[in-house]
Amino acid sequence: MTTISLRGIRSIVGGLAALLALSCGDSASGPDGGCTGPVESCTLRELATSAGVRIGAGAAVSRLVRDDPEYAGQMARHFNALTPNAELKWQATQPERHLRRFESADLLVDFAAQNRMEIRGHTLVWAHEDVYDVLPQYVNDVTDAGRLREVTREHVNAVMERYRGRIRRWDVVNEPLTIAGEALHDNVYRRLLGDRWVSEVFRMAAAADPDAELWLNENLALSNAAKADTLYELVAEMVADGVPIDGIGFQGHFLGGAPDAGHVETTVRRFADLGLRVAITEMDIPMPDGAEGAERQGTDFYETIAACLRVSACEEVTFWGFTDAHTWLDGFLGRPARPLPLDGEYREKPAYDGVRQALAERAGL
Ligand code: 9MR
Repeated sequence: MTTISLRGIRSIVGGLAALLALSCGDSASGPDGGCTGPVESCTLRELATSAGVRIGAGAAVSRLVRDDPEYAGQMARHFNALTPNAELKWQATQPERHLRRFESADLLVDFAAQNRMEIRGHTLVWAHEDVYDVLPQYVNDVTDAGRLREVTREHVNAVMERYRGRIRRWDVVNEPLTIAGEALHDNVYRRLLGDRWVSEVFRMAAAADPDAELWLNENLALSNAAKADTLYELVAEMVADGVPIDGIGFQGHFLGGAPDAGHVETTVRRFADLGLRVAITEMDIPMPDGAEGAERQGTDFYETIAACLRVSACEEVTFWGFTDAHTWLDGFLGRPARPLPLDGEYREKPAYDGVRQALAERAGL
């Protein structure tokens, strides 16, 4: 019987995706070039290349990349960056102490390399206990500070060392604040290590891979001014204390419609003025009902992204998904949300045109 190795399967998948990326393009340049034709004929990837920024497909699912050549090919055609959905989270990479699982994450990391896409390492520590099971039970069960530091250092070292040089930017801590954003979220880290726990984890990450960019990723700050203030206080204190932090990721799940563009630009500028890089890391806006819904969504995508990209420190926009065929919001809202730039059949929506226009402006086209 002929057998084929996992590595062999991965390289076939990557090769097919690259081939599809090349063959289904009637766009105005090769997959790694900038936009050379009329803006309307260029992909987001080409425009982002021209602008020198990253445009990312988030919530990338390894199973779909492996089994669905259209999903894989379209992702590589339209985007120059990806963020894994759950493959790099602690629960996935080490569900039990000393039980390490990297197959799914490896598949995405290899796919990104084969298609010359940047990858955002999402995420080293996400310590919510009440939303999803993202932190393994053995970590939630820890009752003393020394032990918590030990298991965290083990995890951070294992993951960052495995992908050193291949994943160059990490969401070190995800969502440290409460949903309303008035304070740090209550969790095992805050209880055992105190309010400086976020800084401690950043220092561990810097020790594990001194060359990696270290980011903090938080939700709702672009649509909630009070939360933006709390986040600013936390991060400004980290910067003042000399904590190794390079960037702030604003998630951008705009379930109630687009945020105020003025607030987006002011907030991005404020964090940039601390010397930080900035990204929108998980953007989606459900499509409003009615005949004008698609156009409204297009305008919302344009205004939000253009506001970020007007600040030079804003160097990435990643969506949480990229096609309406696969979005967490369908389950979360209990209805088809259609919150992404490509429709369920990979056709470009007005939302895609909105992103295109914002990227073209940043590129000076
Ligand atoms: O969309 C993701 C969902 O499929 C996973 O089950 C879940 C837990 O791993 O994470 C979701 O993604 C979240 C992201 O990692 C952080 N910000 C909020 C996202 C939506 O809940």
